Amino acid sequence: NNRIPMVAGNWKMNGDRYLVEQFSKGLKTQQLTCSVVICPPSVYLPLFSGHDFSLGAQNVSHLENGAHTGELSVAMLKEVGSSHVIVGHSERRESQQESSELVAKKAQQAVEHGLVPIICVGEPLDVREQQTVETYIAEQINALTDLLSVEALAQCVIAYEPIWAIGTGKTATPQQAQEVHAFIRRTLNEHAAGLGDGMRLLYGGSVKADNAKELFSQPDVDGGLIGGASLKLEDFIAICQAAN
Ligand code: G2H
Repeated sequence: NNRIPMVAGNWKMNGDRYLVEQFSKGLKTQQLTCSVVICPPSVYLPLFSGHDFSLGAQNVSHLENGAHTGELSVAMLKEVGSSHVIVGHSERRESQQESSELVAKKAQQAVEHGLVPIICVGEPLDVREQQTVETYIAEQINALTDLLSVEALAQCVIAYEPIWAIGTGKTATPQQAQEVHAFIRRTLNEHAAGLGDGMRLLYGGSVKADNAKELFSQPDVDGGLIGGASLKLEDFIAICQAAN
């Protein structure tokens, strides 16, 4: 396959001008074979300079422009240097009541206007305990396949982030991650032959320097979406190296 591994850092509502400078100067990715994307708070996007990695935003409007106070469009994010955008992170699905349909619209808007969406899916703890993970994830994936064309889907990255593993220090085991990644790939392949085989699927949820290698070496895990550990340059570099 041609799935180049990807490591994306999701700074969430963290970081400052100093961290931007530290990463711009210190994160040199020439020796890495994986794609590296840093997703800071959007106001910091134009402050990066001299960096050799890609930039992404953490959210985007599903609309093109207009009277939508506080929202940012795909065109605006592109203008300040981003090539990627995270959509549907569970923290937004939860706190901003983003539905799977809205997340699909955001992904659609991103692809249509030239940003690569990193689309997050993942189940809460009670779903894991009731062993209905596949039904839950299928609903999130189906919202995407219902709206986006196969060509548009092929340009998306999907991040599987079990909610119970986010920022909790509880990582999914490599086997748990692999099972869900294989399920997502199968679901996409059933939608259109070969679609899932070509798409990059990232794992997210308490990925650290010391567990990254084992997670990334699973056959259907093509890298990671990193939260807490993306705020420390050394840790983040170590995680990128684990994806090589
Ligand atoms: C999951 C992840 C990054 P963390 O939200 O999106 O964060 O690595 O802190 O669990």
